[in-house]
Amino acid sequence: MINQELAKIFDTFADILEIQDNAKNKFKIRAYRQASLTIQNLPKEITDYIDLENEKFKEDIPGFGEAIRHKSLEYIKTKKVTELEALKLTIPAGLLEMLEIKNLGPKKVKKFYQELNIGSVKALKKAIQDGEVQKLEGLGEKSAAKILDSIINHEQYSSRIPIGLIYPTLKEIESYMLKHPKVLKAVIAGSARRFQDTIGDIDLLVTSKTEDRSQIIEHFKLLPFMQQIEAEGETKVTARLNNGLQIDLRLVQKNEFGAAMQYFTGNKSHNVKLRTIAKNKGYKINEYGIFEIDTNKKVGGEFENAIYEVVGLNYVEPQLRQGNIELDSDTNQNLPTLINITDIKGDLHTHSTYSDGANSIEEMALKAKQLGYEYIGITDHSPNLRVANGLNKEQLLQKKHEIEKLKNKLNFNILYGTEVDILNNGELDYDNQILSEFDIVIASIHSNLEKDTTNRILAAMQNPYVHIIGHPTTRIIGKREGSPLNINEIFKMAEQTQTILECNAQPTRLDLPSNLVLEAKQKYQLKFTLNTDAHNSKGLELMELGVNYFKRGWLSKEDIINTYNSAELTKILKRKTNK
Ligand code: DGT
Ligand code: CA
Ligand code: CA
Ligand code: ZN
Repeated sequence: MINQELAKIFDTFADILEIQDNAKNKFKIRAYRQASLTIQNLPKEITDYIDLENEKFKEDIPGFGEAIRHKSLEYIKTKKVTELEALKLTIPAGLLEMLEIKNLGPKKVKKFYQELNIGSVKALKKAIQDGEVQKLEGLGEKSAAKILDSIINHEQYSSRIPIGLIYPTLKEIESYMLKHPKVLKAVIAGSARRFQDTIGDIDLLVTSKTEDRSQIIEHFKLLPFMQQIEAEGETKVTARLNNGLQIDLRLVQKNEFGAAMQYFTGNKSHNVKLRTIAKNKGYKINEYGIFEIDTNKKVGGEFENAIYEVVGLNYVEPQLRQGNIELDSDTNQNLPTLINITDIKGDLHTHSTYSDGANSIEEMALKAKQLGYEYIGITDHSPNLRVANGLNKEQLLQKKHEIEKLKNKLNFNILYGTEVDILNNGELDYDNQILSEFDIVIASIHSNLEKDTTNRILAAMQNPYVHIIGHPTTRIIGKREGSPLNINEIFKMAEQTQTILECNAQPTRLDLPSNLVLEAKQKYQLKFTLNTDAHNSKGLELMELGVNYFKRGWLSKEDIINTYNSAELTKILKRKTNK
């Protein structure tokens, strides 16, 4: 993480100097860009090169001059660089925001500013919509449309937060509220409870043991992440957290809590459908309960499941409340039993110190054991991914040997694996001889994310040694759309070659996206694997997020290969190659 942050610092230095357009800066700009590239390609965290106590580099980084070293140290120590803060003040703040837009570098930002006096993202958007930007020399309709797309994308994401990043905070908020002796229940509803990709705000419902609610409101106001209270009533408080997200607290009566959970979980179209079904059966549903229309008698409200059951429906888990088919009577009578965290018997995509992981194979295996698993796949990178220290032949031998020893020592099943790069031409980064040695092979795209991606994945799936396609779309929620893919071709080939598709639980990946998982499940006979892609032992705990998110793909235990025991798993993995 720190490497990426620091690389960005040096890029910002270069961007600002480029906008200033002073001939004297040329040399400096090149040095900053070079420093950024070097950091992005370091095999280790930059802090590993530094003696933090004495504030100096203990190991040289090639190309790092005195000035770069000094700024790096300052950033690592204080999380800012004084010189950059000063430099930022030399250009309008709006230009810095413009630099955040994809497809918009310093050259264009400078051009827009100098020729059209555009000094903010907002002004740029308007200028494109008014057709001004298109008229500039060297810019056409096409590139203007592209920039506009990126602006819209930026607006959407800058106000919403990926569920994977906010999930730990949400759990802390719930447990913080429950610490108060008068709080009976505290649940976050809304899009977060449905585990939507991104969430717009936090909808917190709380019910108390007594009528006196003021103490609970006071407790809420002291939430550790609180920035400011924006509005306060007797049963509702609106506030803003440090990360900019709005949080709405609603205090609800105990006998209305279930109805409120149902109402505020949404989504809106699910609720509209549910209310229509209820109405046809003579019931009215609102945030306080469910009532007989004729008599106005209340027939439920304390518990959420009753709202569904009274009108003859099966309870629908929050992740399925998408307003599509989940309330159609046939579908609702046959809802799948969704995957549960206790079904998971192992994690098949993890990294160790052999590549870019922070923990040894032994440490990873011990943590897996502690989570109650039967096995773990250690799938380090291949050499093409230089940033990640991919393994060469000798290292592979050593790794295989170490795994054999550890399996005995720990009495635990460790799969000797790799996450092999799918190269630009669709070939894999190891030859078949090497691939045939692994217990498990995941093939992933890590470079050239836009180029010929469908064909490269199709080719990888046809390799007899590839069991799994890792994070198939390569999207990063809030940062980049997935690769352009003909997803149906990929599903078809996966079915035909019995290749398993990964559901990757990295917080900003969550890849395959859940709507595609559902599509795959509905139309094809496919198997999936749900993995954390952990780069340290703590990372294995991300399985909980993964299970919660991928319920949205309607996945059951049977769909996911790492719910099977070791013997069954081995059979599944061998099926493709018949080896
Ligand atoms: P978000 O916050 O944009 O990520 O998405 P939600 O789904 O959390 O939306 P939000 O916070 O506006 O409202 C939470 C839930 O409350 C929503 O999913 C359904 C329910 N809700 C909100 N406004 C209305 C409404 O006007 N009518 C109905 N029936 N339900 C509503
Ligand atoms: Ca919400
Ligand atoms: Ca809300
Ligand atoms: Zn990967």
